Amino acid sequence: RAKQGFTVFFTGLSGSGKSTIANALMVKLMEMGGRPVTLLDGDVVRKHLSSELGFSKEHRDINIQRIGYVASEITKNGGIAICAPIAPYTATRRSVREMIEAYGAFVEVHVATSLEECEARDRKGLYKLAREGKIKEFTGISDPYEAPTNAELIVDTKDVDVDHCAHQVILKLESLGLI
Ligand code: GGZ
Repeated sequence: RAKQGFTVFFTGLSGSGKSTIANALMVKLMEMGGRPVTLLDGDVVRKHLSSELGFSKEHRDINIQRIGYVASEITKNGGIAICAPIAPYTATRRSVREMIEAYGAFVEVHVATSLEECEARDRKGLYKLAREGKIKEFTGISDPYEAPTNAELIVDTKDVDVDHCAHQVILKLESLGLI
């Protein structure tokens, strides 16, 4: 029998390493062959699916519900969806989990790289702008991030490189019998 579809849902602060780990995971899963793999990255989704949305709680929730819906369709059809938004609200993540678990597995991965570390890196200069008040409602600075308490896996990119974090996800998927 063909294996069920599933969604790997990364959540974490801006600059925590979600996109980079998600990309490395996608490459590993594609190399294994079998099921199609679709990456729904935060930036790309906001460009193509949620271009009219801002960063209020309401708009973030709509954005996450859209990602969840697309991931649930992929999961329903036996594919692999990898999502990598900030997804700062516990209740919204729970609702996406329920939507996807109707069709397959939902594997939540908390990229728990600390605010201190993300801000010290400040790869895109957004934390500086947020501190200066030039970006409003910035997650971790002037907007909330509700850390998950029920994630299937927690990774941190402070001391562990991206490839190893992606490997930890692979091991988790194997232990869950999904790959
Ligand atoms: C958080 C913001 C904001 C505000 C712009 N707060 O590091 P990035 O740049 O590439 O990733 C962040 C991205 C977050 O979009 P998401 O769709 O993942 O957010 S959510 O899940 O909450 O809907 C950041 C950029 O957009 N960005 N303004 N105010 N991140």
